[in-house]
Amino acid sequence: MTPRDRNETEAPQNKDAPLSERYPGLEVLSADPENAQTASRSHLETYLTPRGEHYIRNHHRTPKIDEDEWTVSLTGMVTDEDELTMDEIKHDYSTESVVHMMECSGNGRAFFSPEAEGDQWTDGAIGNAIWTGTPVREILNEYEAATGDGLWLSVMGGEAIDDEDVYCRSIPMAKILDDCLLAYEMNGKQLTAEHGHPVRLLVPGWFGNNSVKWVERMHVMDTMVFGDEWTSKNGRDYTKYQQSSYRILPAQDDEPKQYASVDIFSTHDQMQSPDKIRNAYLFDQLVKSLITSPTDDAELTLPSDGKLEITGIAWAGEDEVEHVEISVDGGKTWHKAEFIGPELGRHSVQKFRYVWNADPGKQTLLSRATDEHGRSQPATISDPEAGLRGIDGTEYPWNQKGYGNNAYVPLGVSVTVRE
Ligand SMILES: Nc1nc2c(c(=O)[nH]1)N[C@H]1C(S)=C(S)[C@@H](COP(=O)(O)O)O[C@H]1N2
Ligand SMILES: [Mo]
Repeated sequence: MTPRDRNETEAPQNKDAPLSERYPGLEVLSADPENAQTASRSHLETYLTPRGEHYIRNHHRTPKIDEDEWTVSLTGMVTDEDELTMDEIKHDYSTESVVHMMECSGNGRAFFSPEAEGDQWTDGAIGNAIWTGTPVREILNEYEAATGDGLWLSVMGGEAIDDEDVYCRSIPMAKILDDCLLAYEMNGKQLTAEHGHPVRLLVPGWFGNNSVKWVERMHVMDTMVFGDEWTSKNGRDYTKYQQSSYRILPAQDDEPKQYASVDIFSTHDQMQSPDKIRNAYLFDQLVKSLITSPTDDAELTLPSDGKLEITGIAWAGEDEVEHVEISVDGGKTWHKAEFIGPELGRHSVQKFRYVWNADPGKQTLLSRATDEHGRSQPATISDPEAGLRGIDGTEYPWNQKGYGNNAYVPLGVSVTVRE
């Protein structure tokens, strides 16, 4: 038996216990379907988020899947359509690992005013894990699939029952060939049922909605899922989670404009090009950071040297985090933080640290990350009346579903002097 076949799980043992018991490190937002975020930002202090503390985001219920019976079919622009068993996926191809900071595009929705529709995630719909699996590129090569520029791989989840819409995401071929995995392990252990067992797509650096769980089919095509053929296939809509959900929709739009194909893949660039793409798709993650210590409402006692340490994490999707600044006065002045810790690759969080010469009293801390293109986190969410489609100076566009919020969030702490 190889390490890839191990069967242990850490937190969730009893599959029939309620979600809150199986994942004690999560705050449950809805139990059916299962949606839960990391209970405290202090859980994110560790470089790697344990499987039991990584947020869970489901549109339908977690399926019960027997790995030995499961197959992934490969269809569309390939020489021979086929079905792969899990044994083939695990053993007939190379094994690769990537550290990926996954963020749900609904993370930070709770900070929208007026409120945006959906579960009110604050800042716990993120997790940094090692994902291990088979490079999708190798499977496509083996089956002599078409892999030219402008093609898409539409990846479908197998959990929908009855007339539920199929969870399907179309990923640009260039990204698939570059670094996407069919992942079957998280932090060196088998995926838990909720995180996609037996196999999920893993799209490094991209918003979590792209990493399709319980993969049942991969279809090579020359458009995204789009149009009549895919809106009513076998009585089900395959386009919903690509074309309707996960789009930046200002208050003024009735529905997102759908495209057969796009050639801008950076979410930020889409948002800034509304004449080309009217409603950005949520693809790669935007630059963002989070202070993980101290935590909200902390009461800190000043040591004799007056110095307190602030630590946190920053990430920037496909880009590098260039620097992180800290403010201890609610944003009036900013100071550069230093990066610490091991280099875990460009899709991992970067951990930062700032030593604060603190004054007693109530203080407001902020962190603000900037990526390699000089894009910094905005300060606020815009007024819906403004009708923004992209980031405008320091304002993040209010949007109907509350996606992509990367504005920085004040953290209140109080500092006292030791008696
Ligand atoms: N099949 C399927 N895949 C899915 C989803 C889903 O509902 N069904 N949710 C997506 C969303 S929106 C996110 S953020 C991530 C969450 O992955 P996690 O639950 O392992 O954290 O899975 C994605 N993959
Ligand atoms: Mo998500």
